Amino acid sequence: MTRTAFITGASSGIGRATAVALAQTGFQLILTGRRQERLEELAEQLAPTRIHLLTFDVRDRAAVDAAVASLPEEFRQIDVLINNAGGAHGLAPIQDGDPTDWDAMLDSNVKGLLNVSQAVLPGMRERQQGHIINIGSIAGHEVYANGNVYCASKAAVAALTKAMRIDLLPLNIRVAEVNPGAVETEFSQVRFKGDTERAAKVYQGYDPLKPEDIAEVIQFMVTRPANVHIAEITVFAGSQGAATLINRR
Ligand code: NDP
Ligand code: 8X3
Repeated sequence: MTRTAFITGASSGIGRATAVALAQTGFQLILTGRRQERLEELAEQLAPTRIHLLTFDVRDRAAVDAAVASLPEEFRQIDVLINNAGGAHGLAPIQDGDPTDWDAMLDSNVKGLLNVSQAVLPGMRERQQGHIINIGSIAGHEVYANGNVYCASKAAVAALTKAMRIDLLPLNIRVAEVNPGAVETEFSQVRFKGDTERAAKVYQGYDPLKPEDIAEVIQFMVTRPANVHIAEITVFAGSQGAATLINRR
């Protein structure tokens, strides 16, 4: 039977690459994000994979609930949820931090993940079957200078993943965390608010991870048999040893 994966943040980067990888694996997909045109373009590219698009902001709980409630019958049985939407906003010492950035990170990376999970869980609970992959970060497992609130948001993802794994165990729902290191996506453009030059510097002098590298790991995790649960995985770039420790040429 065709399995269904629900991917948040599929309009770019890791989420987009994961959509491509899971389409190649034979999943049908629910792809979500705020940029509808990007999602439409991806759906066209992935034809003939069966795809349903949902456009919402993960921070808007009512919009998330309405979007999930609007799913047509053939997309209602969600087997895999990839909680990927999110990102960093700003890179400043805490004393200079912008509370608007703090809100954006905590509301998307933490509460957004909760909003989407809560909307999707009733179906998994009913069927006593499901697999949730939360995209955390190496930043959730170590703290670096000026990373403060982003690191805290991803530390919350790490804690929530463990908590969900425990609470959902009796329901036969597996919950895992993928912690990428430096992946070249729109992440740094968002963090630096469209400063493409500064964003490009983050990936200079070494070979960063590509979003497809993370997608391949996710693909492997969600295709393991029922007796295998990869609970947590950290993926660095080849020349990376810690969040900010990178061997640049
Ligand atoms: P991108 O900026 O390329 O992609 C982010 C995706 O999240 C986009 O599809 C965006 O879609 C979506 N998104 C962001 N905020 C919201 C929101 N409020 N509501 C709905 N969708 C949202 O970055 P990445 O692919 O790199 O990031 C994906 C995840 O990976 C994030 O959680 C990030 O923190 C994490 N990560 C990234 C790393 C990296 O080095 N790149 C390393 C470790 C973790 P749209 O704008 O259309 O809404
Ligand atoms: C993104 C990786 O190290 O820039 O989560 O925070 S890092």
